Amino acid sequence: MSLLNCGNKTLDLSRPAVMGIVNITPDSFSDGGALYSSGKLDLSKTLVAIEAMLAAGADIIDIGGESTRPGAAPVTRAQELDRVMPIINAVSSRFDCLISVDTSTAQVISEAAAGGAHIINDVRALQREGALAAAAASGLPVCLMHMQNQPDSMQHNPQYEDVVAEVLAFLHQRKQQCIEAGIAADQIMLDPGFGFGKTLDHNLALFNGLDKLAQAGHPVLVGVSRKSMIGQLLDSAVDERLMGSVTMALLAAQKIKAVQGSLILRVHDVKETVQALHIWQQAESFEDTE
Ligand code: YH5
Repeated sequence: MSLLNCGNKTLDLSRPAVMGIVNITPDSFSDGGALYSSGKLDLSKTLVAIEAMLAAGADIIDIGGESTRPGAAPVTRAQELDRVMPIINAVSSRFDCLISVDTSTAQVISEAAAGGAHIINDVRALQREGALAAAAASGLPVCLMHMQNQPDSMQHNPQYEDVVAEVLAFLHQRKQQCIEAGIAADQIMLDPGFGFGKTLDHNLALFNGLDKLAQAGHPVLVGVSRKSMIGQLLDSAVDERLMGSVTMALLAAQKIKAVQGSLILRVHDVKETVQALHIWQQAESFEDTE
């Protein structure tokens, strides 16, 4: 079992898949408004960035129009649709790639699915009103992520008794809700939600528990790229986190492989991540014939 059915496409998960982040919010922390020109989202700039990710080996393009950065202005449904749909339509007509939509909003899920998206990626694990029904109706695979509290308050003193057990229990409970709503078990991916209501120690405990999460039998999505856990470990600013991000991506791949799990890596730096995976795969499959 290493193929994920994504509507009219399939995703090969016999090796780690790379999901390239396309952040079309004007206020992203890691790549703040990079795709904007004079205050407006620049479609051609965005498509050039996506094309470069695909050329670098991205398997999936993740398109999101909501900033989950603490303190970010909440996005309205109309704004989110306005940001996301033109990009999904343009990508789906121009490129032959898998598209995931990073959203919690029922109407965005439905319209994105109708516009050619292949995966629903929700940091709120389909808990918003109508989201679960919209995802089930789309027939597409879903990624359920764990978050403690809401983006505006999640980093104010996050607390757990046992972070790994609590995150696993939450994901298990959301998975059951999805199955009850008619989503097939093999269409569900799980994500511990690095940085979403977690201290550095919580993030590291979850990282070490990735094998346990993978043992639930679902593909695991890992998003550590440029996040503050890497900044804290290296004492580095957001534009100095490339090596840390790639290193953690590779470590995650090794942990998941050790338990025969499937993995999707959500990253900003597609080219460098793909290169690291490539080196690892070739070094590992080398057979000494002497
Ligand atoms: C995720 O982990 N994350 S949006 C802060 C940063 C850098 C990056 C301080 N959507 C995830 O990428 N979806 C986001 O620097 C996600 N898993 C899934 N499934 C936050 C983000 C980021 C935040």
